[in-house]
Amino acid sequence: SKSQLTYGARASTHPNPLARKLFQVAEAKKSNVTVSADVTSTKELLDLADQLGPYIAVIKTHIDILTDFGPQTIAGLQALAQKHNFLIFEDRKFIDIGNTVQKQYHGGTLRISEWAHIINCSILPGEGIVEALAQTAQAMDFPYGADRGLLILAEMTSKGSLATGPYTAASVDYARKYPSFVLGFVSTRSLGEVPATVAASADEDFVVFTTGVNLSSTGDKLGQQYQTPQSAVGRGADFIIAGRGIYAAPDPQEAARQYQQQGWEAYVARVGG
Ligand code: 5BU
Repeated sequence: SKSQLTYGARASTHPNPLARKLFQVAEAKKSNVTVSADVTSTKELLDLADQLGPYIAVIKTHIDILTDFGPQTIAGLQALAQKHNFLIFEDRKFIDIGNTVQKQYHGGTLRISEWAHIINCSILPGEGIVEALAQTAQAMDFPYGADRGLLILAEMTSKGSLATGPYTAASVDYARKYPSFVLGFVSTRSLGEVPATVAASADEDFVVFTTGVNLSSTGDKLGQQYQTPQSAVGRGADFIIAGRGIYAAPDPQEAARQYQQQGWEAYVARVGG
């Protein structure tokens, strides 16, 4: 697997332009942290993005939990993404027939395709969902089409998750079938060992985002299950996603710095630095 290589090396060889960008940002900022900014107002979201911007590679949003979403939300996020050099991941988890997800991704109230570099989907509906989202991204005008990518939700961190076994294997198959749009996975580990049907290509280099990362807790009362940055990166996470561990900390900026440092040290150890 390519996870033993540095972000810099993967940035220079990866066939997907958005994956290259992700690795470049990580390398430039020495951060593999994605903050899950699960706050419910535009002001809180933008304040958090501005405060934490220097320490993160990606901001993950749940744009539909905002009580006051509007054009100012998007303009603000985009300006901060520029200012601090981070990418935007909307954790919308598309899960429907192709015709519906295309409308949810492009247009509508949320206009996700216009501002989210990264989106994700469940493959419960079958391969068609990946094809439909890829089609929408490809049909977008430059400069958007060039830097849009999908993460397949191959596993989940909640207790009793059904995203296992054949479901996870099919996630790998679909990722291999749509390499120009699928960046990789949201999963708890690298999926190189999963017995998929479609064979890997020589240059395969999936990007692994791992949610459920927390330094001070092992879970919540609703079934969330946590691992540490060390554990996640050791199991193959290229980007660690932390929500409450950062934004609900007494000092979110200090927490972000701490996750950045620990995530980076774990990465350096993995690549043999
Ligand atoms: P937390 O506060 O670090 O527990 O937030 C985790 C975030 O990651 C939250 O936005 C979830 O919706 C998201 N998440 C997750 O926790 N587990 C998963 O398997 C997936 C997403 Br996919």
